[in-house]
Amino acid sequence: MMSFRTAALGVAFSFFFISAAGAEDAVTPDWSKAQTVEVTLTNYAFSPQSLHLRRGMPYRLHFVNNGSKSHNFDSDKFFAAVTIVPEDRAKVTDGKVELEEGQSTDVRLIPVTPGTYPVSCSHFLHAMLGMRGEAVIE
Ligand SMILES: [Cu+2]
Repeated sequence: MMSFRTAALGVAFSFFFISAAGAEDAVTPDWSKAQTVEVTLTNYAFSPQSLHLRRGMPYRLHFVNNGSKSHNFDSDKFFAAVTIVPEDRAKVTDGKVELEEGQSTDVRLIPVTPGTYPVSCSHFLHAMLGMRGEAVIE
Protein backbone atom coordinates (compact mmCIF):
# COMPACT_ATOMS: atom_id res chain seq x y z
CA MET A 1 0.00 0.00 0.00
CA MET A 2 1.25 3.48 -0.85
CA SER A 3 2.42 5.44 2.15
CA PHE A 4 1.20 8.95 2.77
CA ARG A 5 4.73 10.20 2.15
CA THR A 6 4.96 8.56 -1.31
CA ALA A 7 1.52 9.85 -2.29
CA ALA A 8 2.43 13.38 -1.21
CA LEU A 9 5.63 13.23 -3.25
CA GLY A 10 3.66 12.04 -6.28
CA VAL A 11 1.30 15.00 -6.00
CA ALA A 12 4.23 17.39 -5.59
CA PHE A 13 5.92 15.99 -8.71
CA SER A 14 2.68 16.24 -10.71
CA PHE A 15 2.42 19.93 -9.84
CA PHE A 16 6.05 20.42 -10.77
CA PHE A 17 5.61 18.89 -14.23
CA ILE A 18 2.35 20.72 -14.92
CA SER A 19 3.88 24.08 -14.08
CA ALA A 20 7.06 23.27 -16.03
CA ALA A 21 4.97 22.42 -19.11
CA GLY A 22 2.98 25.66 -18.68
CA ALA A 23 6.16 27.73 -18.55
CA GLU A 24 7.45 25.97 -21.67
CA ASP A 25 4.27 26.87 -23.59
CA ALA A 26 4.61 30.51 -22.59
CA VAL A 27 8.12 30.94 -24.00
CA THR A 28 8.16 28.49 -26.93
CA PRO A 29 6.32 29.68 -30.03
CA ASP A 30 4.14 27.21 -31.89
CA TRP A 31 6.35 26.59 -34.93
CA SER A 32 3.56 24.71 -36.70
CA LYS A 33 1.78 28.11 -36.91
CA ALA A 34 4.86 29.97 -38.13
CA GLN A 35 4.34 31.94 -41.32
CA THR A 36 6.37 30.52 -44.20
CA VAL A 37 8.06 33.13 -46.36
CA GLU A 38 9.80 31.97 -49.51
CA VAL A 39 13.03 33.71 -50.46
CA THR A 40 14.20 32.80 -53.95
CA LEU A 41 17.75 33.25 -55.23
CA THR A 42 18.39 33.31 -58.98
CA ASN A 43 21.16 34.63 -61.28
CA TYR A 44 21.21 37.48 -60.23
CA ALA A 45 18.38 38.54 -57.99
CA PHE A 46 16.57 37.98 -54.70
CA SER A 47 12.82 37.59 -54.61
CA PRO A 48 11.40 39.35 -52.75
CA GLN A 49 14.06 42.00 -53.07
CA SER A 50 12.66 43.63 -49.95
CA LEU A 51 11.79 41.08 -47.28
CA HIS A 52 9.33 42.45 -44.69
CA LEU A 53 8.94 40.77 -41.31
CA ARG A 54 7.18 41.70 -38.10
CA ARG A 55 9.00 41.78 -34.82
CA GLY A 56 8.09 38.98 -32.39
CA MET A 57 6.33 36.73 -34.94
CA PRO A 58 7.60 33.21 -35.69
CA TYR A 59 8.71 32.76 -39.32
CA ARG A 60 9.96 29.89 -41.39
CA LEU A 61 12.18 31.41 -44.07
CA HIS A 62 12.25 28.98 -46.98
CA PHE A 63 15.37 29.76 -49.03
CA VAL A 64 15.43 28.32 -52.55
CA ASN A 65 18.25 28.59 -55.07
CA ASN A 66 16.65 28.50 -58.53
CA GLY A 67 19.81 29.76 -60.20
CA SER A 68 22.33 27.76 -62.20
CA LYS A 69 25.17 28.22 -59.70
CA SER A 70 25.80 28.62 -55.98
CA HIS A 71 24.37 31.71 -54.29
CA ASN A 72 23.95 32.95 -50.76
CA PHE A 73 21.78 35.21 -48.66
CA ASP A 74 24.40 37.28 -46.88
CA SER A 75 23.32 39.64 -44.09
CA ASP A 76 25.20 39.38 -40.82
CA LYS A 77 23.26 42.41 -39.51
CA PHE A 78 19.88 40.81 -40.24
CA PHE A 79 20.85 37.51 -38.61
CA ALA A 80 22.17 39.46 -35.60
CA ALA A 81 18.74 41.11 -35.29
CA VAL A 82 16.78 37.84 -35.04
CA THR A 83 16.62 34.78 -32.82
CA ILE A 84 17.11 31.57 -34.80
CA VAL A 85 15.85 28.28 -33.36
CA PRO A 86 18.84 26.27 -32.08
CA GLU A 87 18.21 23.41 -34.56
CA ASP A 88 18.55 25.80 -37.53
CA ARG A 89 21.54 27.85 -36.34
CA ALA A 90 24.08 25.70 -38.19
CA LYS A 91 22.40 26.67 -41.48
CA VAL A 92 23.66 30.24 -41.03
CA THR A 93 27.44 30.58 -41.09
CA ASP A 94 29.25 33.93 -40.93
CA GLY A 95 25.89 35.67 -41.42
CA LYS A 96 25.16 33.74 -44.62
CA VAL A 97 22.83 31.01 -45.85
CA GLU A 98 24.79 29.27 -48.61
CA LEU A 99 22.90 27.28 -51.24
CA GLU A 100 24.14 25.10 -54.06
CA GLU A 101 22.30 25.15 -57.38
CA GLY A 102 18.80 23.71 -56.84
CA GLN A 103 19.20 23.51 -53.06
CA SER A 104 16.67 24.77 -50.52
CA THR A 105 16.62 25.08 -46.74
CA ASP A 106 14.37 26.35 -43.95
CA VAL A 107 15.49 28.70 -41.20
CA ARG A 108 12.99 29.28 -38.37
CA LEU A 109 13.44 32.57 -36.59
CA ILE A 110 11.81 35.38 -34.65
CA PRO A 111 12.70 38.96 -35.65
CA VAL A 112 13.85 40.92 -32.58
CA THR A 113 15.41 44.28 -33.49
CA PRO A 114 13.49 46.56 -35.87
CA GLY A 115 15.51 48.04 -38.70
CA THR A 116 16.41 47.83 -42.37
CA TYR A 117 19.29 45.47 -43.05
CA PRO A 118 21.15 45.17 -46.37
CA VAL A 119 21.24 41.75 -48.01
CA SER A 120 23.55 40.61 -50.78
CA CYS A 121 25.13 37.55 -52.35
CA SER A 122 28.83 37.49 -51.51
CA HIS A 123 29.89 35.46 -54.55
CA PHE A 124 32.26 37.32 -56.86
CA LEU A 125 30.43 40.13 -58.73
CA HIS A 126 26.96 38.76 -57.90
CA ALA A 127 25.95 41.81 -55.85
CA MET A 128 27.09 44.07 -58.69
CA LEU A 129 25.04 42.01 -61.16
CA GLY A 130 21.89 42.56 -59.08
CA MET A 131 21.96 40.30 -56.04
CA ARG A 132 21.23 43.05 -53.54
CA GLY A 133 18.20 43.59 -51.38
CA GLU A 134 17.09 44.32 -47.87
CA ALA A 135 15.41 42.69 -44.93
CA VAL A 136 13.08 44.96 -42.97
CA ILE A 137 11.95 44.20 -39.42
CA GLU A 138 8.89 46.29 -38.52
CU1 LIG B 1 24.98 34.82 -56.11
